[in-house]
Amino acid sequence: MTIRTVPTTPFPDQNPGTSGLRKRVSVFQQPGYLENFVQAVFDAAELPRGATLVVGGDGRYFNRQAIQTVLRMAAANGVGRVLVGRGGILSTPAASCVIRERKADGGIILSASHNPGGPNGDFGVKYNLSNGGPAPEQVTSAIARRTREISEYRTVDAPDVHLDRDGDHQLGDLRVTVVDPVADYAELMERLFDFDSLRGLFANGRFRMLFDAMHAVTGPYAKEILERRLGAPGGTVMNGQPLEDFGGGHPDPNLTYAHDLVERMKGGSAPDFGAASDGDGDRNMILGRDFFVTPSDSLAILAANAKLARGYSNGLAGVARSMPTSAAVDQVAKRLRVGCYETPTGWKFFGNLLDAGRITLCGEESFGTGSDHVREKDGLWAVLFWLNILAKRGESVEQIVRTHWRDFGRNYYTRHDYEEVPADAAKAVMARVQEQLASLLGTTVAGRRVQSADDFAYHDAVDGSTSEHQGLRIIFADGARIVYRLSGTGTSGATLRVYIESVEPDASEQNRDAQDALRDLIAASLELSDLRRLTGRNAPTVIT
Ligand code: VG1
Ligand code: CO
Repeated sequence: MTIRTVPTTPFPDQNPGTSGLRKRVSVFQQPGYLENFVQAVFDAAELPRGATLVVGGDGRYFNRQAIQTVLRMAAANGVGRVLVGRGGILSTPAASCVIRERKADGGIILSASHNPGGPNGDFGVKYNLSNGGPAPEQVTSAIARRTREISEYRTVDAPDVHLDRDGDHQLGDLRVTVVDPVADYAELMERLFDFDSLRGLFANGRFRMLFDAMHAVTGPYAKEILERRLGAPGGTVMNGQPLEDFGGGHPDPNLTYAHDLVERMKGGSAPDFGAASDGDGDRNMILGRDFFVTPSDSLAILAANAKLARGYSNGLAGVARSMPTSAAVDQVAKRLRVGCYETPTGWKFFGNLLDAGRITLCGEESFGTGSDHVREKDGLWAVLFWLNILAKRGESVEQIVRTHWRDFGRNYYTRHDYEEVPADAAKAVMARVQEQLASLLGTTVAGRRVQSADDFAYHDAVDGSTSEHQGLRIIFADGARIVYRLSGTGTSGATLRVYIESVEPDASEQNRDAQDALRDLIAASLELSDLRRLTGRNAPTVIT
């Protein structure tokens, strides 16, 4: 099979963001666009000759076509073997799992995660290393640099590989093995959690749950694990059929976009437990009957109850959270006397801490929770962890959360997103906050004293690298915080995120609605940033 070298010219906008390169499908469909980026990955990755890669995606529109392109280019770039999920499907955590279990040299995951899909939606490409985790900044910067100087890419002329048939296919010197996308992952889950006690939970018929796969990648995983292996009744998994356009919805498990599930979790006859995952299966939303668990609280509760799960029965080495995530888990770490790290937003920053054995659990306020079992956040894992805790404690979700607040204090928390704001307006808001940081120190805002105000920079304790400009934060003496950040995953205009938190140690004050409890701080965040005037927006697009 002859290798073809195709001349090309750079595209100026191929910078990976918080999690891979994300663009509109129409952008990826331009001749050479995907090819340039994939070639830049191969050029920057410095893989050994004959390397093994894992390839799969979340099943969105353009997934199958992109996989064929990646396979041809892998064949032309000296890759020896590619493991690809059947039908081109691999959830992000399952891809991470397969990379680790099969000792691959890395992986390419095709996904724009929680962004909408379909011909008018988004597509994305992520590159992961041999630890199974997202490429760190040094590697993504090298890829971005390469995209700006690329002049040719390599491919082979070959028919499409049959992705729906398990087993080996030859593409020149490249062996492509189509694997079951669920098997390795489901086995890993069986090792971490006590499936017998989970089966018991469903067997008595009194416990009911709903899992919303949002027509995205977790459908097949949830059906296999929850309905087949754990015996939950058929219909437990809703929207379980992956669709190329996710049924027209945002595959983003939050109170706005997982609306149907939220409705079904209301009222006395609602199920005991509800959960949802996103486009590529790495996010999770946890609900009780009439009760929403914030992702920040969920992380803290998993940490406090970790010993109830088989895979974590020896306790935790440490924990980490992204900077905007509430400090609820910090309280647990203090009690457990384990290390607690604060990283920039994006899973890639947890990789070194996990690899070095400094942390066992980590999470983000954006519905991401995970552990050292893989190197990505993992939606279904979090759901199984919660089920495990519910089975062992025999209490409701709400009881568990309220008891946790009583023991550790409650961190009232909310995130207000302003989506598709003109880039200039979003920058102006950030600049407005930035210019006040120094003078805010020691002043009183919303009745609280400002203890520190800065532009968050992270120093990686493992490799010594520094990442700057990771969000503007105003921290109050009583533990409250306001954080401003620009999203790095959007594909149109800018998304401005405002994160607001306060700490309530007094149990009698822990029953308020978060928007209500945070009213003063929310008002202060708008005033400080002059957000309404600068963006022309009167309300956030999404509140969580
Ligand atoms: C968002 C979240 C971040 C998460 C990232 C990828 O990034 O805030 O916490 O790691 O999405 O998640 P940003 O830059 O838009 O705030 V996923 O599930 O979309 O891969
Ligand atoms: Co995701």
